[in-house]
Amino acid sequence: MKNLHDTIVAAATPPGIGGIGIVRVSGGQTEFIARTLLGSLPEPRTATYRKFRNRDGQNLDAGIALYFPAPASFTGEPVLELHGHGGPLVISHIVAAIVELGARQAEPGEFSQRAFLNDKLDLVQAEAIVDLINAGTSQAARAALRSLSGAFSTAVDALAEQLIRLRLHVEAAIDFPEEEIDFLSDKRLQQRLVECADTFVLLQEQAKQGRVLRDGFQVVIVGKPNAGKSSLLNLLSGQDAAIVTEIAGTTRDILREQIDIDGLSVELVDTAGLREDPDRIEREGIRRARNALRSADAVLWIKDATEPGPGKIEEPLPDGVPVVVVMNKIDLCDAQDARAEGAIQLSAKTGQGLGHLRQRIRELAGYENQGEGAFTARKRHLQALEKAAKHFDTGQIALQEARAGELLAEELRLSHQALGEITGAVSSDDLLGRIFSEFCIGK
Ligand SMILES: Nc1nc2c(ncn2[C@@H]2O[C@H](COP(=O)(O)OP(=O)(O)OP(=O)(O)O)[C@@H](O)[C@H]2O)c(=O)[nH]1
Ligand SMILES: [Mg+2]
Repeated sequence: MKNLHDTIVAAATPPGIGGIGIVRVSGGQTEFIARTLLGSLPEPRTATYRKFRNRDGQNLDAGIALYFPAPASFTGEPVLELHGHGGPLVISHIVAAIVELGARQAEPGEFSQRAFLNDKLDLVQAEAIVDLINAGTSQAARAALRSLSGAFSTAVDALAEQLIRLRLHVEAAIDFPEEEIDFLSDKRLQQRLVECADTFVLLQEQAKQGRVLRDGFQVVIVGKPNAGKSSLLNLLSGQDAAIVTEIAGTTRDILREQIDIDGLSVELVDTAGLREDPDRIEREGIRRARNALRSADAVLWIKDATEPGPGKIEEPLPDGVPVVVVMNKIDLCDAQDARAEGAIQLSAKTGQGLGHLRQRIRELAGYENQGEGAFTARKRHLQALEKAAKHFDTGQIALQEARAGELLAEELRLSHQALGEITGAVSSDDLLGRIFSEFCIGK
């Protein structure tokens, strides 16, 4: 178990060569370390040019020192930042000198964890730091920044506040049993329940979007051999990524391409054509294709429109995954022939229908370019929200069907508790450990 009272040190800039390398120190011994290393304590929050010397007075580097006394710092503890020259050796010498003075190397995410423990950030905000650093599209970066500035946390807190008011109402009703029936059929209570249910729906939608912004959306392309799956991958990605030939059974392996549809990060997965009598290599390809279907957020079923028959899906697909039928090669046939209920007509050769397909993928992802409104969310948040919503629903049913005030109160308490897991108002050490371990060192 790492000690939360240790003074920690780490390079805050990535390993490698750069113009500037930053070393960050946080904890109770920071002031002593700063005095020793810099000769004296720099003025708080003022960029100060200093020589950096180790315990023996040996010169290591010279640069800018910044000192942040507690609690006005990122971690809430005294923090020292040293901006030196960005070479791996220089940085490692500075870190080693600080360790000699009593600090220890920080573990991944330890600075952010301290910020959380000292109430500088809630969990959603701490996670947003990682999301901002890892953002792959500018939309995702903006959304992470909004989570970091508290947009998601505020929405969760507002919902929690609604639950608290409901709980007060219901618990008061239980405490006055002779009036309980009246209390529970009270119009105000009904209205609060409806409002709360609406907020749950809205927040779950926003969080789902936020998840897609953060994690991207995976679209798996499947169909019979030669339908034009690889051609479609090439068209959507704007690259000659996959081999295309007129021979059925060209693609045998899984091919993945990352594309950006109006800020939505999409992973396209091209697969081997599905057919009954494959050779040995193809059989393995088909097995992999079916495997890929399991993790799909959406499926494109590609059908060669020049072949007879409607675009029927001839493959069992996982439950609940949306599917779009794409009638391909419409450049070769009459538009009439290629018409199928709900299908998209496309030519992977000429690009006709591409705009429609891109639009449909956006719709499947539930992605609307929300611009300023969007924030990032994670699977963990969605799960906690779902759990909270479920308890809320169970409680509502208990009230409606059995007028069971006690049960409603208990379910509201559980719902409130599940919400608390999102921002970290309720959290276990295990959960915290898991969350912060995916941070990089120095963050
Ligand atoms: N005219 C026309 N030809 C197309 C179109 N899309 C694909 N093709 C041709 O159809 C053939 C098969 O295309 P692929 O993209 O390799 O098909 P696939 O579904 O990946 O095939 P497998 O990998 O074998 O399963 C190639 O000769 C393509 O040039 C289209 O929209 N119009
Ligand atoms: Mg192919």
